[in-house]
Amino acid sequence: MTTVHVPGACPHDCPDTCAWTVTVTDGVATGVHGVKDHPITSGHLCVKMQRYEERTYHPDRLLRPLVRTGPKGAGHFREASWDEALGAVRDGLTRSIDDHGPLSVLPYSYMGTMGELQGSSMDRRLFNALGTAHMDGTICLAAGAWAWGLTYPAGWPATDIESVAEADLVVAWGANMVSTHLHFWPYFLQARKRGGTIVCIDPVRTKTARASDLHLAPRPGSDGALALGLLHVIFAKGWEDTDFLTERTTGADELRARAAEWPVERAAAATGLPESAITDLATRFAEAKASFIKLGPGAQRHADAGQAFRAILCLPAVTGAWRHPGGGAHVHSASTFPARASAMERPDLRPPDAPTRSVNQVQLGRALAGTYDELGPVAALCIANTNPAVVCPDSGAVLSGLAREDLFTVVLEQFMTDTARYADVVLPATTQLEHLDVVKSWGHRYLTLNRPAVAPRGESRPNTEIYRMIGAALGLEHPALSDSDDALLATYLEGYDAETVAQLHTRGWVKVQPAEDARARVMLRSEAMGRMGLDPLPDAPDGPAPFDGLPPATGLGEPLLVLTPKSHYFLNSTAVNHQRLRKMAGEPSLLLAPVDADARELADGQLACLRSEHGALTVPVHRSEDVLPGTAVLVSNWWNRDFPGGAGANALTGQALTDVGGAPRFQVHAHLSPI
Ligand SMILES: Nc1nc2c(c(=O)[nH]1)N[C@H]1C(S)=C(S)[C@@H](COP(=O)(O)OP(=O)(O)OC[C@H]3O[C@@H](n4cnc5c(=O)[nH]c(N)nc54)[C@H](O)[C@@H]3O)O[C@H]1N2
Ligand SMILES: Nc1nc2c(c(=O)[nH]1)N[C@H]1C(S)=C(S)[C@@H](COP(=O)(O)OP(=O)(O)OC[C@H]3O[C@@H](n4cnc5c(=O)[nH]c(N)nc54)[C@H](O)[C@@H]3O)O[C@H]1N2
Ligand SMILES: [Mo]
Repeated sequence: MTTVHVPGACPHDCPDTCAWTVTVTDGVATGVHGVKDHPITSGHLCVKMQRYEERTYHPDRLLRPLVRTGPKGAGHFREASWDEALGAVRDGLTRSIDDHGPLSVLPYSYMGTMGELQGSSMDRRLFNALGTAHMDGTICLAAGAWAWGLTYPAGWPATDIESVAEADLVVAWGANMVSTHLHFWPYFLQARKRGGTIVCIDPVRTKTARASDLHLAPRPGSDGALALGLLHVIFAKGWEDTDFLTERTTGADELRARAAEWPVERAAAATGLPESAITDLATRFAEAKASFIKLGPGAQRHADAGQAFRAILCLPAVTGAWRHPGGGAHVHSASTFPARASAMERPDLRPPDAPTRSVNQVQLGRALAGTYDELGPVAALCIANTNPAVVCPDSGAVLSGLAREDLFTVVLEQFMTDTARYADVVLPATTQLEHLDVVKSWGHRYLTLNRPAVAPRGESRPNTEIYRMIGAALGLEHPALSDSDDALLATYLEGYDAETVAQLHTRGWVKVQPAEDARARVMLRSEAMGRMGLDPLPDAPDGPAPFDGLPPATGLGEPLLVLTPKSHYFLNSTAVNHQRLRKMAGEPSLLLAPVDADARELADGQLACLRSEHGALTVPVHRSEDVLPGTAVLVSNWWNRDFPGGAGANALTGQALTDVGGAPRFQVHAHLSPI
């Protein structure tokens, strides 16, 4: 018996990007453990991934290529050889290109794996060489990331999460840290231990809210008004850091004038919070030296998300929190790492003068229906690393698009997801234990190596290998399309200095320092916003969005604002098929304030119908004091097939976009009625 320990990285779309060690006995992975001396992972993995080997050895793993034998979406397939499956992909893509041009082919890939190799390398090279359309990845934190970039210039990195222990006021603003940023929470606790205060700003009393010292529950979508109210108090009391504003910002006087328009009464009316809560929080921000704000992707699910984030992001500049270790704000840390896209994805492989087409990921429904742009419906779809049938807004539109008989769809997957069921060809992909990769983080500053621990199961192949095979089947001969995974890794690491690369190889992980520019200035007024036709100063709506477009009420009471936050037990729609986690998670259900349940005469556990302007679903309701009256919480991302009627959360959501970043508005109004 031989046992070895192989260094790896959790590949999933989570800010924590853990370093793990895989125990392998006689070629079989028997356990996955968080690396003890990795500062962030600190020896423990989350409940979702602590038995990652269950995913690799899951009985439902796809182990052979499949070709469709029944109607689209029915899930009827037969096994095929790789040769046959690749031939079908070659024919499907060639037909689409011959009949409608290369821009009719849409590669559709997101962060199912965040690895530099398996996430975005050989796939982009292949599609660049073919001159296909390009998917614009907006589904997660694009609004917040844009708001950051419109406020903080290049050279101004987000606060290092490891320094947050030194902060004296730590704020989880629309971030459910205990569930979604688990490995950052200890820094919040350390800050508290040193005398700091933890504040949670969330319309829902989440695990994080319960564990915080102070919980404010503003109306969803009203964070901009709250931040402007806070700024009002700070400026009115003269608590701003004048030196910092003069030296490190532009537009301070204009922001002061804007904040003057937001007296506490106005902010209270817009947020539904008591005036005293706003004044109290403003005082805490002013009294703290190093206040730190973690802004979660979950708070940007509405029309005005960009402006709301800009307003929040002005706070640490106005109070001068950035001066102090641990102070500042954090949306994401992706800019820590050197940009390697051109070397990895090779846009230079595109045919010279080839036209381009960019398709917003969250408007897949329109792209499939032919209403996205002037270029007609997408004719061939190549999906990897994502499950749009579940996670993409307006799933009714997505599913009717995927059901089109004239659409060719190939899906690279580990499991028969709701999306893979609609494929013409399904190609079996490896899991993180079976392939090489290197993973950066969007939360902290470490780069982590993932060596393959075991051989691929069955006939599964790494995404990179599958794209090399598709390229060869299409007769493409450019040498960049046959680079091995080792070569791709070497190319990625050319962006780092020799010492960093050596540390990565010997220890499995390494900290990267972002570039900093001491002359950079915070843009309290954003000229770029102005050029986009938007208000260059942060602003906010005075009240909840109107119920435009909702069908007439079918039940009792006013429409509810439905939120779809993350599950503690699943990673987006990944791991929803793991029995261990399903048992802990229970079943899809709608959490409702008791007053709203009573108004609709709904008993606990009763099935109800939720209907928005876009679609409807059936779900049992549960009364909960954790939810504000007028809102309802549908924890995501259960698969569509897990709901009683087969329609999941995104049956309710639409394809409208946020003010900046082209991101989805998952917050949606819906009528709720008993069945
Ligand atoms: N366990 C687990 N962890 C995850 C994930 C997962 O699926 N499961 N997904 C990963 C991914 S991809 C992401 S993007 C992150 C997301 O990380 P988070 O942003 O922390 O996750 P969410 O649950 O989407 O949203 C956080 C909170 O925002 C609140 N919220 C909703 N609307 C508003 C609003 O208008 N204002 C305010 N202030 N709060 C609001 C919700 O009630 C929710 O509690 O988590 C990552 N980590
Ligand atoms: N209603 C609502 N919808 C949401 C959200 C919400 O808050 N509300 N959140 C949104 C957010 S923040 C995000 S980030 C998206 C996430 O949505 P997605 O990016 O689609 O993430 P997952 O649902 O985890 O699906 C990832 C898929 O990739 C597959 N996969 C993993 N590794 C590999 C690999 O190496 N190769 C291949 N070929 N496949 C692999 C997994 O099996 C899984 O099926 O969902 C969004 N959808
Ligand atoms: Mo996300």
